[in-house]
Amino acid sequence: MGEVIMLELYQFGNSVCVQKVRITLDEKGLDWKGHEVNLFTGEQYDPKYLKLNPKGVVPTLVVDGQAIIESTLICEYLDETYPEPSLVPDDAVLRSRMRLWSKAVDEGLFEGVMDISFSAMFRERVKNMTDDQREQRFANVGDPRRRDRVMSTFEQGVDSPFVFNGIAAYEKAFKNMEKDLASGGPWLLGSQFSLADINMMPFVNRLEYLGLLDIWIGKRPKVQEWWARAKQRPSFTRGIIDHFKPGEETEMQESGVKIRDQLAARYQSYLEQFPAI
Ligand SMILES: N[C@@H](CCC(=O)N[C@@H](CS)C(=O)NCC(=O)O)C(=O)O
Repeated sequence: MGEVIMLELYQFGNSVCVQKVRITLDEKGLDWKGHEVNLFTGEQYDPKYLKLNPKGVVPTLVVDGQAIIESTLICEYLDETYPEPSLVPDDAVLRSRMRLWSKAVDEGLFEGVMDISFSAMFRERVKNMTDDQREQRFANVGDPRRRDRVMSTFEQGVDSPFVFNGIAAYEKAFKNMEKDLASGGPWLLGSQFSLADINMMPFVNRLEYLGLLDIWIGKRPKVQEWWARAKQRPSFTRGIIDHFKPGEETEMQESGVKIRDQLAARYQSYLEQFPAI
């Protein structure tokens, strides 16, 4: 009998990067053990956790005592180590296209989803904190850029330039999705469901829960079909939905409605300012 390797995932329920990894684990049919790192109480800065993940973020996958960080790299590690069913194309050109989707996440979508979510939801949570709690939260954001984003979205909400950048990143991604799906499909790289699709699922899902998704995809039928298809996969339910904490779904839905008109207006303004891209 082969040796059983324990996969341990350091995670936080509603984190988009963790959702990518949980979907991949589920698609591969792997067993894993979860450890909660509470990002709201600063557990990501615990010295013991920083030894595993010096960036102070989730996810971290620990395999036989070795830590693997960065959600995209974790998903690729899982595919290389557990090749069936394959989530990475054999063809090198398609593999480069797959990685364009993870680059899109690193080049704007990730910050975008965080900044839009913050302006809608976490801003309210931070407003409800005591002055001491708030000061501690802002002192504890890991690096200067992250601090600037958190401060800006807290102070300016949807008017923050970081939210505008997020709107742009989503627009570029959805435009490319519609184009790729129109010339192929049913998945982003064609017939094979891959890490490209898994990459995008949590980012699309967050906008849907905030009630904002149609702002971008209302007139993009191919993206709508792709999304309906993606949500039917059991890994979507088991990787995302099953991990919401009580009240989280309602919080997303209620807070998204409050910023919707303002966000839609900024979206229009983006389209007017940057019609070509
Ligand atoms: N590029 C990293 C980003 C990881 C990341 O920033 N994760 C967020 C949650 S989605 C986090 O842990 N944030 C910690 C914080 O806000 O302090 C990855 O894909 O793993």
